[in-house]
Amino acid sequence: MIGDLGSSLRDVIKRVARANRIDKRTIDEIVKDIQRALLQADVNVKLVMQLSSRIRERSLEEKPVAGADPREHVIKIVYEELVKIIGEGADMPLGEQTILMVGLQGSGKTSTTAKLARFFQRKRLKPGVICADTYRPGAYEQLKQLCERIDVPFYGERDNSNPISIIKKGMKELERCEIKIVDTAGRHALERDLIEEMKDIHELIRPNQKLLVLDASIGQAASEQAKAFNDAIGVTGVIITKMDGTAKGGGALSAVSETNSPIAFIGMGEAVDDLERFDPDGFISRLLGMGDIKSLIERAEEIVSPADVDVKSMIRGRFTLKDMYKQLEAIDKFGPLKHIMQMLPFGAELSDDSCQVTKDKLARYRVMMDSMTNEELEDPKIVGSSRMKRIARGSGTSLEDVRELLKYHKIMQKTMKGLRGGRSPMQKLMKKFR
Ligand SMILES: Nc1nc2c(ncn2[C@@H]2O[C@H](COP(=O)(O)OP(=O)(O)O)[C@@H](O)[C@H]2O)c(=O)[nH]1
Ligand SMILES: [Mg+2]
Repeated sequence: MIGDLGSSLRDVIKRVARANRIDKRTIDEIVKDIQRALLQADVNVKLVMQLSSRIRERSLEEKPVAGADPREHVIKIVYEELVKIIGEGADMPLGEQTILMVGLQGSGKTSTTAKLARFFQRKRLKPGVICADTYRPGAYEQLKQLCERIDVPFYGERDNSNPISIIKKGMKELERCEIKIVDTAGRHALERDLIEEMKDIHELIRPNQKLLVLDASIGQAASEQAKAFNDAIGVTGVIITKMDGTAKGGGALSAVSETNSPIAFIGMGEAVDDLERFDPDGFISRLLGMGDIKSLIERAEEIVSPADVDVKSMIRGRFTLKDMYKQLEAIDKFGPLKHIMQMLPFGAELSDDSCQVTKDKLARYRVMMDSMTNEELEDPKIVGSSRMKRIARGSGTSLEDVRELLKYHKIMQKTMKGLRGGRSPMQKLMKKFR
């Protein structure tokens, strides 16, 4: 699992941070640990060797800038080299365009087509979806239902077995959609007719983007697939799905590096909102446990209207109960808090329980907060046990409930505080591991 890779890499970082001194022997050990972690995660051997020798060389040769801690210097090198192997993320222009989805059967094309439509929808664009999978029974129904659920225009023909004619009509039918996404058929394995079909479709629509969908669990087979599709139509971006699962993910990551096709998104679950823009810095930071503030902010700003939550003030650290409530409401709109918390530095350390904010809980919080004075809402610290009793009585809840609300606020406040301050993520990281 990619999480396993993360935890073994975090162990390496910990070792570096705790090392008394950085000498050749320490560096050799670190490099070996990194190799082991990557190989276990299915990362391609050649790539692992390239990467580790670069880390070794740089750690031995480059001198830290004056005054910098040699341990920090090595961590920085590890970080930079990891970011370098996964390359830059793919551009995702937010303008009129046609997108062709390709990949083997079961890789997650159809679900990702809907997720992608949803992504553009959230960006206030008008997507439309065409089903050109005439191969798999049920493909039409599956995509149609997904599109209905998110209210995105859909074109498909249940009984037509010619993808070219469907696409021709679909493109006309969806003329007014700014983003046209074409879902295609896959096969169980790379077969000539699949590749021919992709070429024909490609010729017909001349898509702006050709996104290859790869299942995180396919391991080393990823390279061959990536190469075949890239040779046939020129892949412009890769989407790695099922990164939430038990897959190691390293195979898919290596494929990307080998074909030089940038990763555009990663799929993090089965729900239509479980698609994340890929950003190499953020991805590696999260893997190494440094948190990903940028993607948190991007996501929060996109889904929540500015009137709902002032992300900037949140991060500055003024975080009252009222702020918390607004934020929870917002988060409720776009998925489990856990995803968001994992993007925060050290967020992954929060227990599942504290991340679970259900609609019921939100409603209970609201009632309790209605029984609180403005002063208490602005500064929950002043709520002692007698005030707690009063709030519980006034809201028809229990003392336990009130305590939970306050505790939750504390956790959130602390997390938010972690986001600000003058320390660099690197310094925070070092501090944490010492
Ligand atoms: N857990 C998880 N499941 C996914 C993800 N993406 C797709 N799936 C599941 O993978 C299965 C195959 O997906 P589908 O879109 O039909 O693949 P296609 O044959 O390439 O169109 C479905 O059960 C999806 O729900 C993901 O990111 N995470
Ligand atoms: Mg499909």
